[in-house]
Amino acid sequence: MPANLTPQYLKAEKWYKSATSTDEKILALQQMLAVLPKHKGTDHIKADLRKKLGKLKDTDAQKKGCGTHVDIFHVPRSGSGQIVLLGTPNCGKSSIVAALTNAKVNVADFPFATAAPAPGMATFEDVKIELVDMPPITADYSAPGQVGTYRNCDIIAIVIDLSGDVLDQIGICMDFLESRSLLIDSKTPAHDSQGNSLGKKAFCICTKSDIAGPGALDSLKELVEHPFEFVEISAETGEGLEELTGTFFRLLDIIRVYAKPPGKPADMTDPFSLPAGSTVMDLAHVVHRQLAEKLKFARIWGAGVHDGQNTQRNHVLNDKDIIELHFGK
Ligand SMILES: Nc1nc2c(ncn2[C@@H]2O[C@H](COP(=O)(O)OP(=O)(O)OP(=O)(O)O)[C@@H](O)[C@H]2O)c(=O)[nH]1
Ligand SMILES: [Mg+2]
Repeated sequence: MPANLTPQYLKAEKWYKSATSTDEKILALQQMLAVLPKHKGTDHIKADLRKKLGKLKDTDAQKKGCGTHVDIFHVPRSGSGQIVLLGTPNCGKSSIVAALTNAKVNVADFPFATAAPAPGMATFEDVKIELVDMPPITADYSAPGQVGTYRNCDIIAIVIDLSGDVLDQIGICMDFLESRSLLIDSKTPAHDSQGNSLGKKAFCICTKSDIAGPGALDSLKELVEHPFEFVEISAETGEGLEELTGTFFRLLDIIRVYAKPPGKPADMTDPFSLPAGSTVMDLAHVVHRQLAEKLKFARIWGAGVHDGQNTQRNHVLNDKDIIELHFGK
């Protein structure tokens, strides 16, 4: 009986073949099993995939149990969210990180100038957002383990050089993301073994606007089927950089909240950041995990409330609210 494999299965198989780390191979095999058509003709494929998966899980457990393995592509998170750049050689990734952060990055007029991830801290108003410079990818090369940085971030920013071949660049980036289930895709959602979605939010930074070819941005928008946002910038002139940090903040979907100690003014320089939709109780957990359950009441200053009014534990917070938390003994 023929196996009649679907495009989703073939996509997952491509991901498996390109995977270089054990973690990534495991994710790809799990996805192949999840989308494998279920009938007699695929029984032998299923058995084979399960066998490979079992072996990989064993070696993974052995590896994790012994020695120290340093993964340069693991970038610990800091700030209110992590945004990782993706793009082809020389497209302008490092220049964006240099323009928005104090990180020492290597900007150069030759390809492959960046060899390892380099994080820097960008700011939107009083919010710190981590921006990670990355080595480039090409149609047939990405550094072993590079996918891991994208797997762990909050948002992937695809960088397109508007003075170059936009068709070629977007093709390479989309292929990299799609073949590893790295894009939010409502048609074929891929999940890890804990049920977490593998898809990430992504958007396009269209750079080098100062030397862009005529109509480059419009042709890029026409080429892309995915509902990305596009932000046009120039790292050279600074055009669009303010809008770009605003886009980081908006896409992270977070709010900032200022905590006020009872009887004292709020510290307006260092907000807590929480996912949009968080409540007073969520804030209490972030401020003081041990005391959170002893929260007696809270007072709030902000949009749509009277200054200093008492509020419930399940009150949903707004961006820029000021909260005074009162804990019992
Ligand atoms: N005119 C102009 N040139 C830019 C702009 N951004 C970057 N460049 C130039 O483009 C070249 C490559 O910039 P990088 O930021 O090093 O590019 P990259 O994507 O980090 O390159 P790799 O690390 O090799 O992947 C440098 O010569 C930059 O000066 C821009 O907005 N306008
Ligand atoms: Mg670079």
